[in-house]
Amino acid sequence: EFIEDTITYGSFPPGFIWAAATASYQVEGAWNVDGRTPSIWDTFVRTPGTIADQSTGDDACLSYYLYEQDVALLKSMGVSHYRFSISWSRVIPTGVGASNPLGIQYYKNLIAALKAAGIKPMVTLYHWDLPQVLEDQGGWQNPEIATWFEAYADLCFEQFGADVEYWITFNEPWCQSYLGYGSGSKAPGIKQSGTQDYIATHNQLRSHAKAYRLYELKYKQTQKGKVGITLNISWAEPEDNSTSAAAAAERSLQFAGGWFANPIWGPNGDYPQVMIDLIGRKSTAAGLPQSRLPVFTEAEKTELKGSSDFFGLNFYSSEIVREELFDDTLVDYTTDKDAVAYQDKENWYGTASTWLRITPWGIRRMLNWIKERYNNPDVIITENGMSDRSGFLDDSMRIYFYKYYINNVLQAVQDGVNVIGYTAWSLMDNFEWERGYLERFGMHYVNFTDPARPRIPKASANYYARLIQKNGFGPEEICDSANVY
Ligand code: PNW
Repeated sequence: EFIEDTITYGSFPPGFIWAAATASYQVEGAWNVDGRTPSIWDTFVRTPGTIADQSTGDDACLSYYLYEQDVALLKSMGVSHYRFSISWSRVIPTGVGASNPLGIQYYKNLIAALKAAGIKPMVTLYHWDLPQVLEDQGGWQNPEIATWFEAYADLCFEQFGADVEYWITFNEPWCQSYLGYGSGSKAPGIKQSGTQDYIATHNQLRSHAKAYRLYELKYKQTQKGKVGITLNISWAEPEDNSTSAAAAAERSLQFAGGWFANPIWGPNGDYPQVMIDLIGRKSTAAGLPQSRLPVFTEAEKTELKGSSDFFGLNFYSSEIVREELFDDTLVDYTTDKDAVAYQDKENWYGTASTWLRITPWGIRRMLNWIKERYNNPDVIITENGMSDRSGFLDDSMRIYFYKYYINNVLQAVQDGVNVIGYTAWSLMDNFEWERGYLERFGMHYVNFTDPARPRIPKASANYYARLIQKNGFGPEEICDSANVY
């Protein structure tokens, strides 16, 4: 379906957050240095057949050593915030128990360097790198993990909280649950969709709520920060104007986003009714004694409801959805929703990532969906960006991407959506999970064969810097890239 990319003029609200993001395993390197123990990603990258180019994040961008360079790049872009994540196994090498002063010192140094540059930290507690020692005890399958996570969060709030304005408990729990325990394309590589992915989400949500309530009780009054969660949702566009396609698209959004958002922003602290109904019915059909979708206690629902000060959204792409009624006895998250999704390869430009096609209009529709379903919460776009293979410094396609996506964010603001911030993924090229170094998302080029890992700005970094400076779009925003080189 062809949907035109349009540009509107206007400014973002004063004080709008402009950020760039990375994640610990994707940039830090130093995987076995200063007491850090392996995470599930260190194990996964050493499992044959998992990573497209057989690479690892052992060194990645070497940000453990070169963080001052990263801060300099951020400063030259003029961002207000830097979104990075903490490696759990660096700060608590045994997962639960004693903290590691050297690991803690790294993040203190990074935060101090940011402060000196006038940049505020936006910190993710969990960006997929669970200590392996905890996975050995069941990881996100073990309900005990909520107390382990709470203790880890407590340490981070205590050690870093004085300087952190925004905390994100979980980055994309959908990816951890479905890709980690369902399809198995990400660590820990378990393929038990329809059961383990639901349990992984259940325990991440329980963990999130505990961390949120802990902060509320113990730190909020003094540290005055905000705690939220980041969800990744692709926009689901109905295939045609049939009622079945509209319902299928909505189910798709509920299974991807509502799965996490409804317990937090919904009316009753629980999963979306459509998931409870469908998975319950299919579990019965398969002869199971109870639903494959776990059940929250009343106390857990109370703890979950309202447990986020902002809605973190990672947005990349869109899909076209239609109804497809699958056999009720199948055990699989992807068939539970009775819908199928695909992308329009004729009309939507591709990127180096198969799942990512350029749909700027999708972010505006996605933001309006969040506004309507969840009573217009504050939204921070915590990731948005695109990949290429070349790493060319003249990355005009990436400029196109940012220009039109960010302009659609502006259009959503004009629609009345409470978007309070925007974050580009990524500050620099980095270890792109199971795709290794084949897909580059950076606004800065990183040469991974040079031991010094030099970072070089791409044209998109200059474009983003100029956009931040203007805090919006004006008539000078012509369709011509000459003004950015
Ligand atoms: C996000 N999908 O992952 C992650 O938060 C980043 O660490 C990652 O580097 C970035 O996006 C680019 O991949 C996603 O299949 C992975 O829709 C997969 C999807 C979305 C986001």
